[in-house]
Amino acid sequence: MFGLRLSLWLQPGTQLCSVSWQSVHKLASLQKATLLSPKKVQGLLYPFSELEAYLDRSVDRTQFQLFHPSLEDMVKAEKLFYSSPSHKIDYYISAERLDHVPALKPPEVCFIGRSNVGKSSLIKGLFSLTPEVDVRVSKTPGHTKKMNFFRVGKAFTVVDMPGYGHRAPKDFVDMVEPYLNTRKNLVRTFLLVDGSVGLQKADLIALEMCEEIRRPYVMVVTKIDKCGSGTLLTNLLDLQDVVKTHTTSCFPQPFLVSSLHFWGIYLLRCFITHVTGSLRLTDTAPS
Ligand SMILES: Nc1nc2c(ncn2[C@@H]2O[C@H](COP(=O)(O)OP(=O)(O)OP(=O)(O)O)[C@@H](O)[C@H]2O)c(=O)[nH]1
Ligand SMILES: [Mg+2]
Repeated sequence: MFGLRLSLWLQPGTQLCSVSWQSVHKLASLQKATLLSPKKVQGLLYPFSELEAYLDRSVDRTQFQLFHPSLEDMVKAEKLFYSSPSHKIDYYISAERLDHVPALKPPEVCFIGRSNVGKSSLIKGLFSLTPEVDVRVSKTPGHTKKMNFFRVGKAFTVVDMPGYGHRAPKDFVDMVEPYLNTRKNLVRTFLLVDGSVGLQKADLIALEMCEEIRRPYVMVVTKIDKCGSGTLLTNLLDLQDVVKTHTTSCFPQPFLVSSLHFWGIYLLRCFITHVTGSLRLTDTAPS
């Protein structure tokens, strides 16, 4: 079903530009991903659906699926992640201090979280349709030492942040907090937590900081491939409980991702285009 519906949206010529498919991951695009079996496609597009079967009937599913765009909307969103001469996606600048970063007009989204939680990997996954954009990933915690800005045409900017937990709190106090507090065009912060280990003390501190700053932020649960469904569900429900009872600026729905397997990447692309106002969704969606 997905393949058929998608083919209607991906008529020849609808792709914004040509890319070198040799260097593009086989699951980077919906066109390729939807060639898999319907069950696998469902899990790739809406990772929460994989967990639903394990949830007790009494648990309200609504909060986990508030943002649930159609496949058509995801296809539209994906087009913004292809680079073209009129819509160039590129690395722009790195900075250790906010006053070293020029003011930029397009809306900005940034990714924060503990060192090693998977921020750079997630951004690499989002930009996987433009593999020439160099997003550095490493096994060594504390790899990203500066704020790295990536421009997506004139539509929006994505900012990869250094992690906390390593060299922190210095990096955070010097760089990230001032950025979160004062950056005018920042429309959404994505706070990443490792789904395979659950909320850590440092995550709760970051969450508290986001609450104090009072700007809209979203929880992203990373590395969901690294543990079993039981552990993931326990960690997710624990997180959901904290979001429900301790936050006012956090979007109620956590986004589940695996940058390794591309689970949830397409949904997150769609959410980013939605919150930056780059795309008007067919279905009304909360943000
Ligand atoms: N299994 C699995 N590993 C992942 C995933 N995402 C990231 N990793 C691994 O986690 C490690 C850290 O990834 P990074 O993306 O560099 O983490 P980061 O949050 O940017 O780290 P800092 O720059 O140090 O703050 C790397 O070895 C990645 O391959 C995932 O979804 N699944
Ligand atoms: Mg990094």
